[in-house]
Amino acid sequence: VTNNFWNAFTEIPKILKLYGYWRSSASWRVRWALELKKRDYEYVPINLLKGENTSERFLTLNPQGRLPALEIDGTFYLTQSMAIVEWIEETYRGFGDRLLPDNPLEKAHVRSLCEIINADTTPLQLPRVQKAHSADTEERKKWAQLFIRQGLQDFEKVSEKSRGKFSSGDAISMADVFLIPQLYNANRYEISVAKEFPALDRIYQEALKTEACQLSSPEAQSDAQP
Ligand SMILES: N[C@@H](CCC(=O)N[C@@H](CS)C(=O)NCC(=O)O)C(=O)O
Repeated sequence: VTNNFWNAFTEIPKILKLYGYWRSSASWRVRWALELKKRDYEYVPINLLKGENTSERFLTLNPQGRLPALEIDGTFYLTQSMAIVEWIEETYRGFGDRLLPDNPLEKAHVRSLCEIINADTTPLQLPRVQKAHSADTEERKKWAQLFIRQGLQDFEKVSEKSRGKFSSGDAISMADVFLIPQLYNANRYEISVAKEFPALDRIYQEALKTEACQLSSPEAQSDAQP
């Protein structure tokens, strides 16, 4: 790959296609970022329960076999939600809401909060990890609960001084885009976010009032199941 390769992608992209799954929290992050920037995009559901992410066709788009993947003008595929969300922020800087603050220190703090979710929480509670841990469904649930609780406790402590209406002050940021889908997952795993993490739940309730959060939420997707 030469510099020329990357230089072919300097134009603002015209067509965005997002491969995702309604309940994939990493997919929600990207849907939300696109909504915050008021971008039109085509949503292509990939059914994780049916293993469509490991189909030969999908593996040519994302050899990792994971969601989300963002197709850019039919030629380039970006993977990893954190990289995708940052690319969206940089590419559509003048559009919609800012996802990262200008101040370098605050920006680093927002990224730290993202990583608590992205690196230290979500991967540990994925079904593939639960399955490797145990064949017993109760054991799997306990495992997921353990790491979700640890991650949310860490997030709560690390965001203590920065929290306003949202995780870092009163403006929505990437930290919230990572936090809320994990809170949604926590509730699914029968951790009462309202009771155990009231400070984070306040951010959740605040986010739910916003259109971008609603439009990107799992239940609002075309592949949502009742
Ligand atoms: N770090 C990746 C994680 C992606 C990921 O693991 N996605 C899950 C759904 S939330 C997935 O595709 N799981 C399928 C599998 O584990 O096989 C990201 O943030 O994009």
